[in-house]
Amino acid sequence: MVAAAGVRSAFGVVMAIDAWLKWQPAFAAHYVGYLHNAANAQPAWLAPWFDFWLRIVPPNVDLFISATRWIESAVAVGLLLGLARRFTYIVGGLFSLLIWATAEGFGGPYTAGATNLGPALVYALVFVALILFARLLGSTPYSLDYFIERRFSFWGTLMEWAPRRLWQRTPPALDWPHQIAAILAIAVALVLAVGTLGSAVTAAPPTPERAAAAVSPLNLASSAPVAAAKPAALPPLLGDGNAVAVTIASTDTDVEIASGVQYRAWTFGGSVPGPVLHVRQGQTVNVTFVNHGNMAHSVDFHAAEVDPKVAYRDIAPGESLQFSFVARTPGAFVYHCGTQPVLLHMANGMYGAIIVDPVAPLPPADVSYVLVESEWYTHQSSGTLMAGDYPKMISVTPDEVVFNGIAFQYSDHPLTARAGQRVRFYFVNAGPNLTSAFHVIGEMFTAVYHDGDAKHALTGVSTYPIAPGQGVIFDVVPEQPGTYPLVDHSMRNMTLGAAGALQVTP
Ligand SMILES: [Cu+2]
Repeated sequence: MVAAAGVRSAFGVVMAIDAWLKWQPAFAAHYVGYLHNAANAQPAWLAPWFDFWLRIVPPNVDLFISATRWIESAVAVGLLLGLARRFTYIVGGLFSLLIWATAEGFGGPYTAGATNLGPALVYALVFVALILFARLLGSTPYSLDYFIERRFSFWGTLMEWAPRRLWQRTPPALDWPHQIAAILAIAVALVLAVGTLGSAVTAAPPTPERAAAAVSPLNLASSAPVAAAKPAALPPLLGDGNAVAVTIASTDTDVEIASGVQYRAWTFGGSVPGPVLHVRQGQTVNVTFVNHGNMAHSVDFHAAEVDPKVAYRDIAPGESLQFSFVARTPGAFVYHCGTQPVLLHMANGMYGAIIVDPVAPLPPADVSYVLVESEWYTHQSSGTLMAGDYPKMISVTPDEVVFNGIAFQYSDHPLTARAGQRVRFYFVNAGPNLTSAFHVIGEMFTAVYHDGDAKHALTGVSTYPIAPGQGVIFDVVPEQPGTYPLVDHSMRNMTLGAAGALQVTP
């Protein structure tokens, strides 16, 4: 009887922590994403069941979030106090089954993969065990029910599982040694429960093979807009003289790739893409590359003409490298890590843009932006933290295609210009795999400088391809105020995040 009460209250602690997590804003922000991800991970024959929930939940999402929070909280209180046990166990068991069947199933967002049973099913089984205990043991003095039904016997009729003769008899009073043993049993059960939960929370991330393949960062993304978009404006020149110096450090950093979703990236300068470097044609660029990462990295500048075996060689963690090049050729160029496998190093975030202004200047622009397009290939590491997925990189099945690292950030926070201004886009496609088809909906490119030379400009172009590793400069002069979407006109890439907007005011 004491052990049964101990299991019940320990499970109550687990439920209370679970309920507390449900009250966090992040849970509400990702609620619909969890359902989508769970639905994606199921076998086909379960599709109608998951489609049913996807139809009714999103339009009533606030109701479902509130219900989840209040039901879990009520069940936690019922378990901890031993209050209304019949009601608590039935509601808790059915609720756990429903959660299992809609958000977890065979590898939903909370589970490590198809080989993981899903904790809610285990919860449901614990409720069944508690019902069996209650049925066999009757009333327990370690519950609030016990004291209520001594006073009001109808409460026992409602809330007890055992026959009346079992719960109405007075349990034998415990002597001191038994009371101490009972307190110890409950304490051990509590410690076990908290320890189990703690180890689950801090468990090592699952290996890529075991991770739920279908969990998508776009589904996981918060329903709220991206908190802050990365500045896209072309930064000033690194310097005015004949030579400029730049230091780039590689770091392992978690970066945001969609609203509220992070990625375990390898970066230049702690962000993806790395910092925009802006120099003038003819300047000597003195590069210091420092490797603060956990493996060998390197840096390859498409704006340079140097011996790659020397300048682009691998640098061990903690070491650094210096080399110089003269930026002879104007244009928009990528720089990237060239360490094997290059696909993995680039797809993990090791790229940026270097802009080389021509000596014979382009027509002056009123506003200049730098857009770096790239792909993210992910699997879920834990919660809303994603990590790289090499099989997806090889098979070119990106989860996101993005401008400046974060899906849809410039849809949430549009770039701006005024009507009649010449707006310049320095567009670099870091890839690593896909060609972009840059287009401004509602506009025509006044000029496309495919090599940074004004003499070679194309005019009147609606859409223009930029291959992986290529950079192209675009001018657009919107005459009418309005919101002009900026897209990769590959509809798949646009759907996966390569979309933004240019807000033109009078
Ligand atoms: Cu690298």
